[in-house]
Amino acid sequence: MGVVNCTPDSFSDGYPSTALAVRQGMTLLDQGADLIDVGGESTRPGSERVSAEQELRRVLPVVEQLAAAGAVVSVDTTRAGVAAAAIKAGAQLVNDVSGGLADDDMLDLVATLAVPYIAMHWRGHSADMQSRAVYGDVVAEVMSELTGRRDAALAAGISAQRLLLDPGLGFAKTGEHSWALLRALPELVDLGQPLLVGASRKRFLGELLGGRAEPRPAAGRDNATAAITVLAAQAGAWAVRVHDVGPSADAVRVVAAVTR
Ligand code: PMM
Repeated sequence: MGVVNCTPDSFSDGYPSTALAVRQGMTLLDQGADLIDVGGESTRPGSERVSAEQELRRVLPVVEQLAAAGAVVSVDTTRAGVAAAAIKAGAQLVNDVSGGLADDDMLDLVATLAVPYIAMHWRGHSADMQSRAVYGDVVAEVMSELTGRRDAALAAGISAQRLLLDPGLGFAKTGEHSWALLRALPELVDLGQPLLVGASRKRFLGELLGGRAEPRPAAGRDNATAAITVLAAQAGAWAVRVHDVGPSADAVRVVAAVTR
């Protein structure tokens, strides 16, 4: 899954014009992406929300043009209204970092539209999410909270065949928490739904490579991201969500060749 952020303030990239965002999506497809995730609201720790109107203005033309060019597009949004409009514009999946917690209408809408739905582990909006990075046993708690979102999605009528889960690396999680979840990838896969892993360029990789005081900048985290892709593929993840698709697409092929 290649990332196209139609935002001026994402932590590692951001394509503020429709033309630049569409071009980036096409580049990621050329690099081997199977689908493109289009988002219009930054979820960087500390970021403030944008209005639904702003989000729609950012994502709809990009979704429309990428879908018209033949791309499988997912829309990265926590808002049911944005999800509905994006599906109408040609998106085929909904990627909701809040797992249905941010908008009471989301699960019902997705059930009605009968599209695949990615439910991520989430504890609150980005402005103050790091204050919620408090766990006794992060793996057990994330698994139990994710299972709760799975059950809510199923109860709303989303079919199990269309439901995907994501541990939400970096969302209300310290670096230690994200590493613990990566160690537990096989258990997360064993939850039984296809698993998406989003580690790309995240701060915990920067801290590993540069130290906590001076994390290596986001642009220097792509090799480490590809290493995570190997681990995710080996554990049987469904997909990885990455900004630099080429190395991860190759890594997935390598793992497939070895494990076939
Ligand atoms: N991470 C970000 C945004 N959307 N969606 C899913 N499902 N999983 C993630 O880990 C995830 C996401 C934040 O990264 P970005 O700001 O670079 O897009």
